Amino acid sequence: MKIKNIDYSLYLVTDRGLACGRSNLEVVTAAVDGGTTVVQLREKDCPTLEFIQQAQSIKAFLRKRNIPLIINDRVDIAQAVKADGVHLGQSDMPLEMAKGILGNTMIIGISAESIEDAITAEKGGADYLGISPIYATPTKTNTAPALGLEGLREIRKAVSLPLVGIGGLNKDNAADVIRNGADGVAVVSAIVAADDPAAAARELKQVINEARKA
Ligand code: TZP
Ligand code: MG
Repeated sequence: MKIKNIDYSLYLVTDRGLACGRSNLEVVTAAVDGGTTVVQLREKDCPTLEFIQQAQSIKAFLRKRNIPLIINDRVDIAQAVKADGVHLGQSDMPLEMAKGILGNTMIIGISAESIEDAITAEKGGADYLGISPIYATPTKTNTAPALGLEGLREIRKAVSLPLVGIGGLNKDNAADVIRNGADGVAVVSAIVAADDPAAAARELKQVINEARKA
């Protein structure tokens, strides 16, 4: 069944290329130790079997801790491993088709690169939105233009779904993203590439929690 009341506050997106030789499971373990609340497994160039095996081992770890596992892009893998959700970009499977396959069994997150994307995804029944990118980032260069905090605020006014900002976010700007309407902060490099991913996650989580309280 689809899980409810997800805490999106610190959302980790994996990237093995930035992980300094650590496995995704090692990074996820450390990140969860530091307070990460959602994990998205994102593999851009990985054989399907390996993607499935990674998803299974990470899912086994996260399940015990009640932390949702979201699979990037691959609806088939999300379904096969019984992940908690799938995350779809604007060039991935359309939301309506994904809903046709998954029904209401799983969370569907959509990347919104504009107000129009956000409104369309909300109308189409998305569960949350990744607002992308807030800032330009070397981690993903084929993005739409940066939305900045102003773009985030505009989207916040236009939709009521949970919003997670992504792109160039770190401990120094995470609080701004929360103050400007996001429910959570999604990061790749700020945790994955850190010398100490657990400490990096802990620091981010503290900043986010304080901004959420304010
Ligand atoms: N989607 C939009 S920006 C981005 C993704 C996956 C990468 C964010 O990486 P970082 O290192 O947190 O800037
Ligand atoms: Mg995608």
